[in-house]
Amino acid sequence: MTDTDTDADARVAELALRLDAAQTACADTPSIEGEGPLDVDTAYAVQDELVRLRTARGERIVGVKLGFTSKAKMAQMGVSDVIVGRLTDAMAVPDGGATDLARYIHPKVEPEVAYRLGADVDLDDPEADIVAAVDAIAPALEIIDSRYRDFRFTYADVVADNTSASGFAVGEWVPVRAAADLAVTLRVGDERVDGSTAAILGDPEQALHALLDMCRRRRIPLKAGYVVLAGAATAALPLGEAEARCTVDGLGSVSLKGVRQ
Ligand code: OOG
Ligand code: MG
Repeated sequence: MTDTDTDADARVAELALRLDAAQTACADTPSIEGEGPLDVDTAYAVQDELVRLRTARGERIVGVKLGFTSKAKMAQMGVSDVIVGRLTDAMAVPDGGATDLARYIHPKVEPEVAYRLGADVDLDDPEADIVAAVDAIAPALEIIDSRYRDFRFTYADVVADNTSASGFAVGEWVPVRAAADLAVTLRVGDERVDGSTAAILGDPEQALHALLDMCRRRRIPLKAGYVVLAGAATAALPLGEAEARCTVDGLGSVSLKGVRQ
């Protein structure tokens, strides 16, 4: 190993510790790229290390998520390419359940479609069929909570921060069905946003192909039982103590609410 490799590893470890501390202490941190450039490969290395810190504390990886699969989200956050992050069991909120707002810095919720993998997907098999590996579909809510100050970040920043992943709830799983243009509604208290699953790369199934491509490039395993969040169909809304509910026509609905204990 050269000194440059050692320096690069030390930077990755330091950035992961900084983001991990921001998450565990619920204290925001400035944009990394505000201080100097961060390339996307390094950003994914930071995400790997961040996830390793969580699994070292006993958390289990239970899925993966895509971000920025819709134009509404890209426009809301000012970025222009999909990103992939990891979900752990500590992020799961039961459908209809409550999540303690003290766990978050400035949480928002997004309406999503979730797929469940019924089989491992072999990243090294060029013929691998991720659509065939999916065995169920459900409406979902994602809670995003950027660890960055004011929710402001660059593309590499948000990749390093595990794509703002911090919570998710999945509605009832139903057998996989076409979900190309289903009406989607997100309600949070009195606020409401309407959209369509067509906003997710034209068809959420396309998100599965984008996911496989990203996971091959980034060597992120896709395992049987994983929940896959295909990405938000609309812009996100702030999460508070009111109920948040996502309804996807033909799939049903899922809800959660924030509580202050
Ligand atoms: C990044 C996560 C984006 C989605 O569904 O597009 C995302 C963020 O906006 O903080 O999860
Ligand atoms: Mg999302």
